[in-house]
Amino acid sequence: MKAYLGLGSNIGNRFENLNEAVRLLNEAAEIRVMNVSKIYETVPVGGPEQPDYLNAAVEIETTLEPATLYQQCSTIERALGRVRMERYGPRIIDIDIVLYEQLVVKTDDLNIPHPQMHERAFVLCPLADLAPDCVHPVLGLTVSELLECVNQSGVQKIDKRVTH
Ligand code: X6L
Ligand code: MG
Ligand code: MG
Repeated sequence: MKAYLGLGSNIGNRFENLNEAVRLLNEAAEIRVMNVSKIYETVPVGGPEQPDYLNAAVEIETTLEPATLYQQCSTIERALGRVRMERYGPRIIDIDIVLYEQLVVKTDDLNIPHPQMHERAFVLCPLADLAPDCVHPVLGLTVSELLECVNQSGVQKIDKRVTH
């Protein structure tokens, strides 16, 4: 199955954290990283005052179902040293399932599509590198159509890609 993951880091060596996350994702037997976006430096949205983020997105092929993929993402977050602090606070690495095929999942700990993806340029910009024509399964709009509707002023493309 095809899925898109959003990555974010705003603590430590942010480039290294993104690269390491993609390496560990690809090392999992049930996940293959197919494509990586450019990296974007982004102004933090929500939460306390905190450093700017680097955000990126990856396309994966996986045999894991969404709940298991979510567990695997959490495991990799912990392996990279993420500790849960305040809500929306700074983090070494964040790995979110943004889209999983055209599936809609709504449980206590997992929401797909990512609930606010359609209003966040830091999710949509990197996603548009990989899947501009991918349709949001609830809103029925493509990623590039969603991107046209959001303010992109806090998002700056960096001439670098995550390595994998
Ligand atoms: C009102 C209240 C409006 C809260 C928005 C938005 C809260 C986004 C949390 C909000 C609100 C979030 C990243 C980030 C976070 C990231 C950048 C979140 C969760 N993650 N900002 N803020 N990149 N640039 O990856 O997304 S915290
Ligand atoms: Mg997030
Ligand atoms: Mg998250």
